[in-house]
Amino acid sequence: MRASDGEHHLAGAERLVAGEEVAEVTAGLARRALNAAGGESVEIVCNIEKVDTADIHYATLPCLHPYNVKDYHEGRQLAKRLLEETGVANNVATEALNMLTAGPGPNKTVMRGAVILDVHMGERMERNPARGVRVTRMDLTAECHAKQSEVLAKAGLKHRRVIEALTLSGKVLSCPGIVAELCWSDDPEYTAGYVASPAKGYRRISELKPAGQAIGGRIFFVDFGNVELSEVVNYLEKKSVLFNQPGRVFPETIWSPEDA
Ligand code: WAQ
Ligand code: MG
Repeated sequence: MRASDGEHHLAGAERLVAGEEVAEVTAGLARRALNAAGGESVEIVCNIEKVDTADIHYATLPCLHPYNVKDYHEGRQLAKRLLEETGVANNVATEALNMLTAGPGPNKTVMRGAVILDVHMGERMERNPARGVRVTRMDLTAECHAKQSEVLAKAGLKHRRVIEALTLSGKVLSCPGIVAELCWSDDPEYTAGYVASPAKGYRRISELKPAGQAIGGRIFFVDFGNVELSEVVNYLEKKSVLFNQPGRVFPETIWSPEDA
């Protein structure tokens, strides 16, 4: 589902469910879009596609490491360090952070999907810079959702955005060629974000932007050494990934720039 006011993206969500759940889930997504619009006029697109159950890849959600920082300045310093640790060059990491700060879409707008960045060249690869690449066809089994929600709640991470971002990122990290992901929300009131990577999992950063800022986005860093762009895009848009095992949630790390 994606909803807009005709001009700006308002909400989006992806599900992967059994046939008998489609009607109810679709109604829920429509309700969610209407809520996001808060009574204003809204355009809702719900696209329902058939998936071959034999093609579903079952997977485990990434582990989550919460990092607590004092403010978004420190959060961005941490994000930069974590990106560099995964093999993103210093200048590419800086450029990526600047891109999300400015607004990665045309004329400094929010994109509907994600930027694909060549991790070595620092070049943007997505064909349509307003749309980007949208990750779809991923979800959690009901049991996995219940278990993951419980572990997250114990860590004080009850917001729906956390489990949804963890799911999206879980699919991204399972994609061939992916080195890292950087994300923060475009919701002006939601200031947390993350850096994720296949080896280190989902590293959540409590502050990555100032409150009131409606610019956000996602950047997928890809090593194109052994993979083609079309393969990456096809995987992200078309491969069905269903998480049936929750990821571990680690205790919070209080981080400051003096820390090694
Ligand atoms: N595929 C690719 N990119 C997407 C998708 C998707 N399915 N959905 C959203 N995006 C991009 C798009 O550019 C949005 O502007 C941007 O991501 C942010 O989307 O506390 O809520 O839904 O651990 O605002 C991360 C922290 C929250 C969660 C992310 O993103 C936590 C969030 P939002
Ligand atoms: Mg949003």
